[in-house]
Amino acid sequence: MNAPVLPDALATLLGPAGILTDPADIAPALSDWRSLYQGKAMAVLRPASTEQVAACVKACAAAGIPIVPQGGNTSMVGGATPSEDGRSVVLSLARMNRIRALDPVDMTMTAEAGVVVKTAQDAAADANCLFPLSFGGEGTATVGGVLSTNAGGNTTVRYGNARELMLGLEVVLPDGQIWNGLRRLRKDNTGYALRHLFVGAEGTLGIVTAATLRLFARPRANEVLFCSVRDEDAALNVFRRFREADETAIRAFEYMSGVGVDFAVKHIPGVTLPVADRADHYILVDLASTRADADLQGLAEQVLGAALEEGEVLDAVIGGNEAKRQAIWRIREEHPEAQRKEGASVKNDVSVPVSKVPELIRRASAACVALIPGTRPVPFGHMGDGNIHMNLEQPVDMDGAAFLARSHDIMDTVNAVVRELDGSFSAEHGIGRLKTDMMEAWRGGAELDAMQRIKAALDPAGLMNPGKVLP
Ligand code: 2HG
Ligand code: ZN
Repeated sequence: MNAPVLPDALATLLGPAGILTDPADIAPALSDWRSLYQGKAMAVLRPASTEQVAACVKACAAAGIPIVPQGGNTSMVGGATPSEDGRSVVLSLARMNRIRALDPVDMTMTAEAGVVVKTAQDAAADANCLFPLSFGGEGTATVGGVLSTNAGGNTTVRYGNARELMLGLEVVLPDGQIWNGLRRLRKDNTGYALRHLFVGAEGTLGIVTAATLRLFARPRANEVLFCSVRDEDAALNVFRRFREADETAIRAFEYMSGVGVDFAVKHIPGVTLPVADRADHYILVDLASTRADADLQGLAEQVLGAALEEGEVLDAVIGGNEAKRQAIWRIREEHPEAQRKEGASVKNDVSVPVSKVPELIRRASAACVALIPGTRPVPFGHMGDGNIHMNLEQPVDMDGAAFLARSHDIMDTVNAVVRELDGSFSAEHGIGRLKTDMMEAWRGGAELDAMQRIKAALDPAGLMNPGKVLP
């Protein structure tokens, strides 16, 4: 097969700032954050408007060039990395970074795909509102990326995933048509909810160029607690206690293992253990209220008092001020970086019904240690919504590469437990390239068949982010 040729029209259309071909300039777009993949591409296209995206898509479609859309390039599953054959282009949305509108009465924001999540949060805060999506990569990840992957993060328990924060989309379809679906209605029952098809599609059905996002009232009171707890069941029971006391106050409920917290303290400058004694299990509880006079400290003391008495909570610290709240959050947010510094690790972004989280952690940890003696389980994450990062760190005395060579065995071992607990093999990071070969086993039959027919109908030439999501 002849290699496709980059159409001259693209250089004319995009100008020098809009097309990169120098190997040094395009290098950052060719690998992923975790360095799992190293791709090649003819060019990085950097359109500055929806019309330019559409023109790029049309020109590439005519030339038979596959397109890999890319936002902040923070995918954990290689979702934005081009293949190794060098036949595709990366289409970066970075220059589409305008907030087109923000309405504090409708509580909506219309943002272009390249707007960084943190920028969207800040713009909402300036208008006295909240854009609640929040996670470690928020300073780099973009609106188009988080919608295309249906990102979750820390606040799903209260506000939902990216999907639930989206009212409308603007999408360039694989044939270059622009679909303007930027409606900002809470009620809009008009046939198939097309917008939801593109959320989680990871750019395989078209390119999200802008979105209308939901905003919320800004919390005026906030408190963050860090507790050591007896075991996984105790952690879950403290979650239930808070839910019963005041469900609306829970903004995040995170679990951390003793090993993960040890790594954060060991590797991240400035991170210290807030409680007196080391434990095997910890939780972080973020409480927030839109009422300035909400007594969150009182709520925390009431719940913790009962949990301490029952021996569920061993020790607890209540943040008390913004600096301490941030210091507590850092212990949790630095988990991925601390794990990276400790050595080779295998990630398992999985979910189970919330009631089964303790069983997941225990059974998957034991199964992985039985598989590779000495492997160190580092489960952490979003206990309140059932999404645990069931990660494994290499044994101390094992070569990192040898450990990574067992990645698929480890993932299969964790997934076998997840399946028995009615969970999902991908909770919030998506499928990307890493998990396409799991789709048949988990979604095969009518579900995968329908997905493949939708893909074939919208993108018959298969040029939109090929090799991602579908096997
Ligand atoms: C988080 O919750 C991210 O910090 C990353 O989803 C999880 O590194 C991971 O496995
Ligand atoms: Zn996460």
